[in-house]
Amino acid sequence: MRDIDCVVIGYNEGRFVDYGTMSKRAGTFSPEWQIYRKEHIVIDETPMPWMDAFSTLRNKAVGRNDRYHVGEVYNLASVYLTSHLRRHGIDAVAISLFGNERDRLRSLLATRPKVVAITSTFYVNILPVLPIVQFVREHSPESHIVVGGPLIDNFARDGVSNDLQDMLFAIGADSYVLEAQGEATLVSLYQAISARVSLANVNNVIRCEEGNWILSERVLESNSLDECRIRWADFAVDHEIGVTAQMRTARSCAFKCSFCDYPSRAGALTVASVDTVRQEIRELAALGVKNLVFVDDTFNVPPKRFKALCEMMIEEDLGLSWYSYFRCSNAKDDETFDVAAASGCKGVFLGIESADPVILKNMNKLAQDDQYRDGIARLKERGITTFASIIVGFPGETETTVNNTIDFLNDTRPTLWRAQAWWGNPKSPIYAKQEEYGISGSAYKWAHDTMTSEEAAALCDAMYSSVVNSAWLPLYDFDFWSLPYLAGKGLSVNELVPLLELSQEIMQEQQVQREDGSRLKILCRELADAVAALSLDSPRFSYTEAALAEITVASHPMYPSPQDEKSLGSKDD
Ligand code: B12
Ligand code: SF4
Repeated sequence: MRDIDCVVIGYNEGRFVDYGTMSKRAGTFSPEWQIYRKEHIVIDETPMPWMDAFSTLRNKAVGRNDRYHVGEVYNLASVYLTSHLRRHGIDAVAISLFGNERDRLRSLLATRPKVVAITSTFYVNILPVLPIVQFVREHSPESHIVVGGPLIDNFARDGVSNDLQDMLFAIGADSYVLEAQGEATLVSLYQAISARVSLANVNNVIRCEEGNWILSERVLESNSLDECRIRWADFAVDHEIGVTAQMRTARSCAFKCSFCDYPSRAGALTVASVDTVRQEIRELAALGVKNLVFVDDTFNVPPKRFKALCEMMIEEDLGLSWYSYFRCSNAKDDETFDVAAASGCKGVFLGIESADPVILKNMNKLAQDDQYRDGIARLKERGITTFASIIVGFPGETETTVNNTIDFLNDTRPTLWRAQAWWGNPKSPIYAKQEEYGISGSAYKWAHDTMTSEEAAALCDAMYSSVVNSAWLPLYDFDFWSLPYLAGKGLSVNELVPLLELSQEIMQEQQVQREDGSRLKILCRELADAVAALSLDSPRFSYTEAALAEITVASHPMYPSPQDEKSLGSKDD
């Protein structure tokens, strides 16, 4: 293998066991525990996230060791940064899923890359970063390890506090990038390391001097999405992009939902030109991509640009199917829905959040219940899969407002849905109205004038049984973004929905923990038979010993026995 200058590492899923333990520790009635209980299936006494349960059942039927995982869809941040480094003459390679690509990473590290960059898009704590740092240290001690992305941006936004000093030491990297974008900083950092000069003059970098983490000058990046576009053609060698790929055509968002701090972190809405998107999709199609995921937060806003993008895709006629977030309130005419369908739209993520007008107003959603009703109907008429994501317990929420959302879901029948307790983000705009709503606490431990986080968790559980015309979509390593991945493996939504409905019954039954487990056994058998009967393409990953040890621990310390469950005081007892 040639000498690599820089390796960029994408996603590390973390250990499901740890996730379960943390959820359990949060308490019996906590949102964490409620969420965990509704996103795992127990196979051979081991609780697994949905996709691992699916893979395990499939393997039993076909005698293979395959691992289906959404992380097979190339991690976008790693590709983005790699493409940018390559544009600057730096030979970089991207790793998508750390847990399943250790062997590939080991051979890349054997070439002693000068820099190893670790992304942190999906992390809300430092745990998933630790094994990566350890692995890199072990296999290439001389490489400079830099961690950047949302984890660092979230924790260090207000400066390098004492707590943060400890956290940075605990992670154990050589430097950190504090910048919402970071492409330009990473190039400058690489150049400084390569030239063996101090990082003191590289903007946006936290470096350690005499036992102290120090931030260099902060200069916000404003990279053009056209100039920084991914040159997918460069990924024909060294990377297996596969048949499903993600793309970003815009940065940030033009809205200000009061539960979200993303626009304040990401700056003004910036979009790529239609021609840039055209170029990217041509290159992706040439690599064999069939399913595209646009990760933009508001892909159909502004509406004129959305129509232009759809028309471009119709013109290109590359046979691509695509999936994205979609705002019904900004899709007012039939033409929008027609061009979306004609250009290959197969599924949309609808951030409905609530169907109650008061809650929508409190959320500053700028959307009305009738716009959602109308939008879902028009999408369904055109055969587009709809996924409704719901937040329960936002300030102002009561049992009555939740019931309005339940009625809405039962009336509109989106293909898939999921409800989760509100996650109180103290940096989001609603916290400026803390007194008005009587908000105390944050994250998944909060109370306000009309609800507590525990009541919200209980209502989510209740919704699980009362929403009857739509299938529950698990979150952990799954989410809406698994639909295009599974479609790429030959699993259509029509085949997936009955599997999810069965899984929903299984999760419900697991939670009840009856003395006589016969119904659970029957349901599990049905699921196993249904998974065995599918005709599927094989995934890129298989269960390595290391991956197995982390994911499918035989006697899971986390999963409570029926006795445990009683002592936990399950509400379903
Ligand atoms: C696709 C997606 C997923 C998919 C990923 C599938 C896949 N194959 O990659 C899956 C389903 C796995 C997923 C899961 C989760 N996700 Co998600 N996901 C997204 C989504 C839609 C796109 C992410 C993306 O690729 N962005 C585009 C890339 C290019 O941007 P980026 O990652 O920020 O990277 C840029 C910079 O940050 C920077 N950068 C990043 N890392 C580094 C490192 C260095 C060194 C440098 C210099 C720069 C740098 O460079 C990039 C270019 O500018 C985002 C929402 C969104 N629209 O962004 C949510 C999002 C990232 N997810 C989020 C969350 C919370 C989760 C979950 C934790 C869900 C949950 N609530 O439990 C889980 C993860 C845990 C789990 N086990 O499931 C949050 C992140 C919150 C945070 N970190 O502050 C987001 C923002 C959604 C939201 N608004 O809540 N997700
Ligand atoms: S939740 Fe609202 S503010 Fe946040 S990214 Fe989505 S549309 Fe924008």
